[in-house]
Amino acid sequence: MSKLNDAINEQYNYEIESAYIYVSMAHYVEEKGMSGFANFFKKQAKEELEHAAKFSDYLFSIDEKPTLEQIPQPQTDFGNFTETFKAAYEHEKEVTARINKLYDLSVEENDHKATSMLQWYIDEQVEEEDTFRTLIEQLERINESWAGLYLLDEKLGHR
Ligand code: OFO
Repeated sequence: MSKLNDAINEQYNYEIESAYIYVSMAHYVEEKGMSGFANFFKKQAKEELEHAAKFSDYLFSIDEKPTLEQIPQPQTDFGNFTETFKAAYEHEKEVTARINKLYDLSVEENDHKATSMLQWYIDEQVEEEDTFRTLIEQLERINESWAGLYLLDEKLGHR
């Protein structure tokens, strides 16, 4: 595999790791009785698996076989609810940085098909970060009050 395709394979694994982290966050909030928040994180985990599948589909389409790597055990305690969503936001920022690096590498290597494929992820990360930033803004206003938390939990149950 080329350096770029290796890096794409690494990101394929990181998207699966992202799903794993969000499932852990879902468990964490579910255990605290917030089924709407748990629903949100479970859906987020599903989206991550879709992101992963796009990378493996791409690798197969250029006749490269993706490789699965070992996934580290995710954190199991994320602090209060605001901190949990902040941890998710920080994770998304890390994903964005990795996607940007991949994009730059594809440009450096003049790999136009990879650049075109990665454009989708660049756009997707804008959405991902915006989702979490908006939720954190709401959570900061709620300031961990149960009335506000239950209203937001109800809303995220219908995501
Ligand atoms: Fe795959 O974007 Fe979130 O992590």
